[in-house]
Amino acid sequence: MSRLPELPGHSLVYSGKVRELYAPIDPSTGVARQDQLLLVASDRISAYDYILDSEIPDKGKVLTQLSLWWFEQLTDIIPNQVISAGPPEVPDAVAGRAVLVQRLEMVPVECIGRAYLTGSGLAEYRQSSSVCGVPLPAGLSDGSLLPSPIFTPSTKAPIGEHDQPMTFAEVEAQIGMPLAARVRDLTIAILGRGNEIAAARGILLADTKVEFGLDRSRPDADGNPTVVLADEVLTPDSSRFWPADRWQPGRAQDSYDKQFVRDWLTSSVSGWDRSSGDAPPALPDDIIEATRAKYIEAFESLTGRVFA
Ligand code: PZK
Repeated sequence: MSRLPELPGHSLVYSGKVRELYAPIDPSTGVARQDQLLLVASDRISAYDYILDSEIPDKGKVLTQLSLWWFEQLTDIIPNQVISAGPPEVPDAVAGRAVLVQRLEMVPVECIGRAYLTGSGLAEYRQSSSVCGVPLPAGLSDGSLLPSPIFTPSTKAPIGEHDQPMTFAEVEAQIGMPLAARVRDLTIAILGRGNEIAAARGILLADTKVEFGLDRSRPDADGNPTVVLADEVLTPDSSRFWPADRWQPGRAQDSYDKQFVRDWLTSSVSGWDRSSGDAPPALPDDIIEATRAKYIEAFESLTGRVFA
């Protein structure tokens, strides 16, 4: 049970499954700013499409700090939304787990890059030998390394509805050609850079969802708005992290961060029946602590920094 943080000087814009968006209130006018957002990450965790009753202490901080580190690793590929990650723009109440960002015009497409085949991409491949219109060779299985990373966009469905896969032609029809090619190439470049860095640290990034926004006040040389990297990037909540030393195509891969949670929930000791439709039970303290340690391990392995 987690309630939303009281944030004096801010107005709640949106509450998601594990994060909230606030607008800072301009102290001189008392009106919510239209040009900035405060992104606040909570310690909530999801598993099997449920938000669990248990929180993972420090998860919001670890993922926020990891995302900030990735933004820095990607600045030669794309500018990012970050204005400030510290005081006074970020209130003490949410220190470490919030970022003040530039409010952007969001590109209305889920930009997904896949380096390995699993999940909905695998299901589509089994039906059609292709994913989002991209043909793939025969003989791939769950967890296979793809011949090269692919762009598999999907619709941004309203909350509660399922995202639908889109072809590149459908993306082009929705957002226009120069932008469609730009977000495709950026998605692949971000995943590629991510895997270059992560592979050296024993982590595979199977796939990732990235969000882009447009800054129309910053047209490029061709008059196109600047495309800016938004939301969170290359975190375990936006990407599948797999432990490289356990990768074995042909079966479901272990999850870097959530494996203890899944194993416990589906074991007989949890008393939970996934097919019952009942919400899952609260996690035992040792599972919470082991999961917290995995998030910190991912942060420390990738960044080479100590999580403080
Ligand atoms: C934006 N989200 C997803 C993130 C949530 C929901 N820079 C931006 N400008 C405009 N809109 C967004 C962003 C960003 N980032 C992000 N939805 C809209 C989201 C965090 C918490 F509840």
